[in-house]
Amino acid sequence: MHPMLNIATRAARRAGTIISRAQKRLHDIKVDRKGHRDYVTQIDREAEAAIIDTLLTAYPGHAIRAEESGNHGDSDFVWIIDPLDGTLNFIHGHPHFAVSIALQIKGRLDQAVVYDPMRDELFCASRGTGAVLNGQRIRVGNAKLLEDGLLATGFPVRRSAQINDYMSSFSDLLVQSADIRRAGSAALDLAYVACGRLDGYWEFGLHEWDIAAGALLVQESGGLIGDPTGGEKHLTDGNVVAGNPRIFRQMLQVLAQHKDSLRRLSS
Ligand code: 2AM
Ligand code: CA
Repeated sequence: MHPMLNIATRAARRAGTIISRAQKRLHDIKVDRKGHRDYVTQIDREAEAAIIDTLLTAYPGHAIRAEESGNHGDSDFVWIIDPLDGTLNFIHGHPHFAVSIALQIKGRLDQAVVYDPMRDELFCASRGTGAVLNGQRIRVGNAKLLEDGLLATGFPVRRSAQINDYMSSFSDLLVQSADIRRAGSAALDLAYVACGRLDGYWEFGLHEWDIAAGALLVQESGGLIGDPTGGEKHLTDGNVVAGNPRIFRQMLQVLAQHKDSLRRLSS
């Protein structure tokens, strides 16, 4: 294992222990509101502090971009951290959330970890060497037709004024695919595309830390990821489509029929 991936794995497991212990005493957890439909708990912050401590102890000169504590340091090596992706699930004791850690080197994704502490599932990828789940090589699914594809999405709950702009492409994809899931963790949705539990996934209005690790998992397991217009601005714009190559292309074709509403949704 790449030494930096090894450190990232240690950091993710440390955060996972904090999160899974806290699931057992949810009534004690204080929830703060960061914004409209945007929540944070002391567990998000504790998990993030543990991750940053592990990473910076090993690599003091590296930079950090983290959901709760923001940016620090200036380096070609940047760790992009979501300590608890799926916070709303976590708050409800709905056991589907993950730790997401990615390393970018000179702006290019290089290492990735997504860790599901409830199922003890560790998804890892290193640029150029593939992706694994608990040490076993993973590949994207082999569904060829959209009608056989199991898709996932996230609803743009913070953009409720534009919900109709989302629903038009949602209903087309619902009618044209096998079915759609909405599980509430972008990092796990991407990890599930990487290992074939899902054939495709799309969502709007995410942040870089939701997507970065999952994006490398998808690419290293033979999948494709991009933005809904077929470009590669998903990390910066937060609008994402991913899937096995055939399903990815068919999803883009459906989304292309909704250009105007997607442009409003993406703005
Ligand atoms: P979070 O749990 O780390 O906040 C679910 O649709 C996805 O949306 C999750 O990955 C969730 O990440 C993310 N999400 C939640 N609140 C968000 C916000 N205010 N802006 C962008 N993404 C958000
Ligand atoms: Ca997140």
